[in-house]
Amino acid sequence: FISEPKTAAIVGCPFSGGQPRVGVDKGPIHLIDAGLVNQLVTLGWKVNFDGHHQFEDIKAEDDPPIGILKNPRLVSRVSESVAKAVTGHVSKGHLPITLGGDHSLAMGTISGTMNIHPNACVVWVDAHADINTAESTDSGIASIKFVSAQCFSQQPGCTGNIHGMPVSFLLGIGSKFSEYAWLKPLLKAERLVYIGLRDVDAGEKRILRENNIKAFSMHEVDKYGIGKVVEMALNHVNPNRDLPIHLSFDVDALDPSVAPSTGTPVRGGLTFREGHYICEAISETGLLVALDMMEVNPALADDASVKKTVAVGCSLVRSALGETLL
Ligand code: NNH
Ligand code: MN
Ligand code: MN
Ligand code: MN
Repeated sequence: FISEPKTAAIVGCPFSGGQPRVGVDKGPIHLIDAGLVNQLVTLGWKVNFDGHHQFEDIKAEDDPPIGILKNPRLVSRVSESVAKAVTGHVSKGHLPITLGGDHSLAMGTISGTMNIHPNACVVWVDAHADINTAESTDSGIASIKFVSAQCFSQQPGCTGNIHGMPVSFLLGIGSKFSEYAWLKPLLKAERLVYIGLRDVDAGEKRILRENNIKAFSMHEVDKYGIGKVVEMALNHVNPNRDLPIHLSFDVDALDPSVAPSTGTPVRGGLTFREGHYICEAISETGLLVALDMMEVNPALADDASVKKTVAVGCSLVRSALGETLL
């Protein structure tokens, strides 16, 4: 008996408009050039990839800020088109693997998944909570005059870079923008869990608390170990292990020694094994329906660091798609 191979669909998204650093749009190109498609074929997957996702360009002069939001129309339209692509793949029972590009794209990927699986849960692996709103933004900048000693983010508070905001848009919290009318608040706070946080803005901490959002920071990873943390995280969002899982992995969740080529590295991150363990454990559930691998920026750091970061991005994807150590 030979089972049909499962199909993965690569959605390469060379997009950087959700943040200010050039180069993150080259992330998906490097991941593909490193041989990701063949690596997944070797694992037994059928892989659909017919070139990177194309989106319209909106010139900066036609896309002035709306309030604090930078490149608001461009980010909206790109995410909307990514949502359509992801919905198309998921509806056919294919596993979309979205390669970023910056994490604002997750507005599209998670909407795309939830259009088909409204009961899906989201595991968001990141150094950051990406849950700023236009409001947390203002209060953040007005009230915080220091940067936490543990963090070395360039600026405290929300910067208006939309890659720091996708989760609030998905939850439907904070002010609404007519440009984002396509984005329905399909995600419920109890279906979201974070792993790896360590650089959370003050306004974001308040949002997490007020909305009772479960988060396992690096403190909990240190305290309980990654095995227990993943078990507790899944117990929270998926207690009966019967709901589809969308895994959104920001490569900056990893320690900068493991993934240096990313826009906002934060020390004290997940080890190489901890990152892979999360992907392996989610693969073992058999419930993964969509995967994001975000924020690989090959323009940052030296050649060896870029190679290392691209390689770890590929190997995290392989682990999520069932590569085992034995
Ligand atoms: N919290 C900051 C902001 O809103 C940084 C977000 N940066 C990220 N998120 N890389 O994953 O701008
Ligand atoms: Mn497909
Ligand atoms: Mn992120
Ligand atoms: Mn991040």
